Amino acid sequence: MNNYNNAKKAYASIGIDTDAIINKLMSVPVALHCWQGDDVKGFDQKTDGPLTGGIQTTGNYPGRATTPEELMDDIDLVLKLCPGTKKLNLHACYAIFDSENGGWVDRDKIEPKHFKKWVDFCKERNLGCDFNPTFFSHPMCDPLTLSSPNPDTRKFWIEHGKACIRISQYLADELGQECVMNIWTGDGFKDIPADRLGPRMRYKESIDEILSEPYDFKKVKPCIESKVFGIGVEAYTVGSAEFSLSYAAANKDKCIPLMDNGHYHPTEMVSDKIPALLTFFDEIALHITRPIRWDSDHVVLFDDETKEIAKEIVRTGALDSGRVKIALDYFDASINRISAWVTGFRNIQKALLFALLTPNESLTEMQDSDNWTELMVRQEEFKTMPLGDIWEEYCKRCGAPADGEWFQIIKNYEKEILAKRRKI
Ligand code: RNT
Ligand code: ZN
Repeated sequence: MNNYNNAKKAYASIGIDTDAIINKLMSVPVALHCWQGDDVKGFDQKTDGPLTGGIQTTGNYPGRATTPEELMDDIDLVLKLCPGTKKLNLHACYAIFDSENGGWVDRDKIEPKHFKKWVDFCKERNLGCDFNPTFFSHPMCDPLTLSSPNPDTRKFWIEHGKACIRISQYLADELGQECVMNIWTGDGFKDIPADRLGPRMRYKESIDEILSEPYDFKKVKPCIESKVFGIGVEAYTVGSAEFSLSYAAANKDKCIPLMDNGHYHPTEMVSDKIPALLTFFDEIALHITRPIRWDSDHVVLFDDETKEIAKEIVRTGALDSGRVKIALDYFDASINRISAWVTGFRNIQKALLFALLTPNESLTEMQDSDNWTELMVRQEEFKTMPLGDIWEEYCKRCGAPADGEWFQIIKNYEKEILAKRRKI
């Protein structure tokens, strides 16, 4: 408490009210992706094949969740160890089939009832829920999906997309919070194509058809996620940045753009793209991740770009207005999966707190009055202010453990639960 009081005074001297900031951050929803718990496998495929369709997990750390119950147990632990308001983020492949709901159906036939158990899970924990159609790791990827030249393939995946719109509407209605529904496909080619336009025209028409399914755009937010390239599809991506952004711009009454900060060339910064898009879009969505060279899905750290992204969310007023939908997207199978999950979630929270603890108005004044000397000096000084003490207090007020307290809990869980799981 003493540490907090001293830190509070230090921040008050630069015009920051730490209590108000703690309260604000506590109320901002951040979507926790379910797929870190089981290496993006889901439950809807009978064979335990590898991930296909432009994404891949690497690593073989023991303890992967292999059933809905195990995944829910793991998510519960993550929720307990992370401060802040969480939403769940589900993929369609996490549908739960049982004898009560009629058993297995393919992805073009999934219904809200296959997500009833997830709705119950969210209701019990007061969570909203985001959703994603799963356009990968399935025999109907030929290997393309929505952009395939084969009309049967396209039809199957369009039906899947429409089913997901209906499920997203159900999630929003049941849980009373908006549901962000992200459309991402890995459609693309390994080598130089002969026709770059055809797949994109087909992709556009397929998304048009999916979005022709009725939904309330105030509650269901379909997103179009772009990508620069994927593993095995290095030469050409159908849903490139220009394609996806243009689609969203041309269909503002139906969808919003989604930027994943692992989906750009290494020197491009998503932090800078946030205000660029907010100039033209009412709402945008983010997948926060950590790119390394060619890979996009490492655990989120408290690193410079995460901090810059958080600053842009805060400085643009998006934290108050909800104009930026914040979701996490990473999957590491080489380390304890729960630690990976918790590390990333706590780090985006920490980055948002750091951004909120910055006197952005006075810094903007320095910029506008061409006072770049003081702007640099002040920005450097803020870096060593007592963020850690405010963070500790924030965790405490959220009922979450402080740094230094949570890892042992996961180690115990690993010993008692994860180590005993069957390996498949
Ligand atoms: C893949 C995309 C996509 C997925 C998830 C699982 O490159 O980032 O968002 O990671 O849908
Ligand atoms: Zn993503």
